[in-house]
Amino acid sequence: MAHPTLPSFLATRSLGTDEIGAKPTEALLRIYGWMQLSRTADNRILELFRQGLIKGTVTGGQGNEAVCVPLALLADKSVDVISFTHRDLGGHLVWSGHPCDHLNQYFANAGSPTKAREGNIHHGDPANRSLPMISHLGAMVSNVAGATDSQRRLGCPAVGLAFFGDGGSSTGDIHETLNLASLLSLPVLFVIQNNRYAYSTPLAEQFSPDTELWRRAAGYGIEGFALNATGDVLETARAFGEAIARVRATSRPMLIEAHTLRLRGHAAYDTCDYLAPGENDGFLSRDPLPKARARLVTLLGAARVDAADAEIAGFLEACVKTSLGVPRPEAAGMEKDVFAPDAAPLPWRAEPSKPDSLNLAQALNLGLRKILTERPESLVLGQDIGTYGGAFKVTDGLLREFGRPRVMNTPLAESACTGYAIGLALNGHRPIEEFQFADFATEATTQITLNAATMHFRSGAACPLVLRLPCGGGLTFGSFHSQELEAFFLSMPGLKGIYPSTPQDAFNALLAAYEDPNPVLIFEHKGLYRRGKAPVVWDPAYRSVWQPRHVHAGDHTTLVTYGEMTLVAEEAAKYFEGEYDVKFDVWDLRALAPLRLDEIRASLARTGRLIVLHEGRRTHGFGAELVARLTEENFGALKAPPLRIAAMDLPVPFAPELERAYRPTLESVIDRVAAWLG
Ligand SMILES: Cc1ncc(C[n+]2csc(CCOP(=O)(O)OP(=O)(O)O)c2C)c(N)n1
Ligand SMILES: [Mg+2]
Repeated sequence: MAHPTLPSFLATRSLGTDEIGAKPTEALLRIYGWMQLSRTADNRILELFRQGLIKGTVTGGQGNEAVCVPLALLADKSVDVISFTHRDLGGHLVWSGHPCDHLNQYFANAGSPTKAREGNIHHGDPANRSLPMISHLGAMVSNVAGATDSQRRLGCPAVGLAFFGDGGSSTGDIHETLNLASLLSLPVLFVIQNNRYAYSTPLAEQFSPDTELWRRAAGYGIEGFALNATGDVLETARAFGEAIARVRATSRPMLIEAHTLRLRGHAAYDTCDYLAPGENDGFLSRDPLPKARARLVTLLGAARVDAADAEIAGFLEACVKTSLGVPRPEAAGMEKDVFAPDAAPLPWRAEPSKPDSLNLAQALNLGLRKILTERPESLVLGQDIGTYGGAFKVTDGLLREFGRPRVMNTPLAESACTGYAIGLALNGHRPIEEFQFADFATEATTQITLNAATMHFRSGAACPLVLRLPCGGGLTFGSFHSQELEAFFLSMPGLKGIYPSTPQDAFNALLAAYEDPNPVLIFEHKGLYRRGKAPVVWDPAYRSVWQPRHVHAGDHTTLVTYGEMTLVAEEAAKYFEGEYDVKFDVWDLRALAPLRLDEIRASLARTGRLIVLHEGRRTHGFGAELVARLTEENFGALKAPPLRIAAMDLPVPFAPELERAYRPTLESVIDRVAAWLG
């Protein structure tokens, strides 16, 4: 069904600061019109929720329209970047799409911008730089920082608009991002929508008395101010317009604390019992919408404003009717959409053409240098990766060769830096992020597993990221510098993972991961970085790292492993061939997600015996999945129970003796296999 035509006074979705002064009546009618449409829609959505036609819950933006509507009107929507919150339906309506598209999102129907995979206001429009929302408060502001920086790197004088509430302002992501934006001098306008409550928690239980959030700007070396967004909306818009212009001109971030309102409690189910008697009446008396209306009546007359309201109400009803007619969503295609589809190989130069003898760290360095040389959209970021060359010297020399901002040291802010990388990726850049140790990637768990990983499924946008994770133990680094996190991360849908065990595979893995349109984790065992050298060369079959590598041929037992344990498995296979005359068919998985097990299944069908070996812990370890997948089809052909060799279910212990007992070693693998062979 065709979408209803917008009322003529809503035909324009932009507003110049100059128009506010020169044509205040027109400006006010436009702002009021969008605010009124937003209010009418929010109220109607609440009714539809109560009728059971909208599921989940709804968090209304009633009272907050004077923040999100003027800002969305004033932004340059051809270049700027924005992330809306759950109070910003008005902003969504202005920014892009037809109101029916946004209603479809609430109805979670087949026309929903998230294909009904997300509910209520958890959507965006990535093609128009409205970044798709996730629930986790604070997490999206770093995405705005990244996408805005991406725009600037591409030569667009963009501004980012990052919204968050008083509640969200307590999250670490907000602090990390404000600091990062100031450090990198990113043109981002941070807007705190202070409505005095986080769910039921009042300001007094969120902050020490007399806290004024905007004053925090000074601590980041940026400008900040407070603004009353419940008064004259033209004044509010003028102040916002000047702030946007200043951020655009100076390319410095700014923090605004907008005092705003939440007129309908936290969400549809909120009974607001925690409010003091009369408190809600106070909110209602400060509502900016009736004030804007009253002023418009004085300028245009009551009849004209009544007519505008009636037109908006009629238009919205027509939209509701249209959206109610859209079919329910189909479950087909969900699994396919977890990942962005494979892209054609990039036109890599066939270099280096002569093999060089390199260790794994040097092979990665060569790969990074190749990518930075040949791919202008690439950049490398991480802690100490600049002059120092990274904790393991993998990025040695890159800063000298490619300079900032393509090789960037980052502050200790894994979450914001990963969110920043996501923003860059959403806008066409391809960041490669080094975590100093894989262990510290837990600081970015939300960004990796819930934001980047789910991006394509819920928004259709590709998020091409390479996350490099120096992992593994055996080096006496203890619990916080030795983790194997592949099972932890890869249990979340939407992430790919490669764990190379040779220098050539590491080089190939970087290229294959880089050109993949999805977030790819590369697990780099620290113990392999300098474990001997091998020839590394341009390999036209570099994408074969997505398949397992056949390491050692045998007919007795199929042995599946990856990472450093590949080397252990090779040694063990030689030992058993020599001492027991038993030949193992050894496979190095290389890609842990997606798993390609066809050749290994065929091997198991031949041998009927399975050993799975990995360094990570046994319980919920990667081997559990491998054994399950490999045996559920070949169960009848098994000649012996599968053997699973893994680390003990312990935090990684420190002392060498303890760590040797904790994780598989050649000796312990031989003992376990010998006992299993009987
Ligand atoms: C990190 C995180 N913790 C908890 C929640 C659950 N939650 C959703 S909204 C909300 C209150 C948010 O308050 P505020 O940031 O002030 O925004 P407001 O709802 O007042 O607009 C909470 C606690 C969440 N979404 N994210
Ligand atoms: Mg709040």
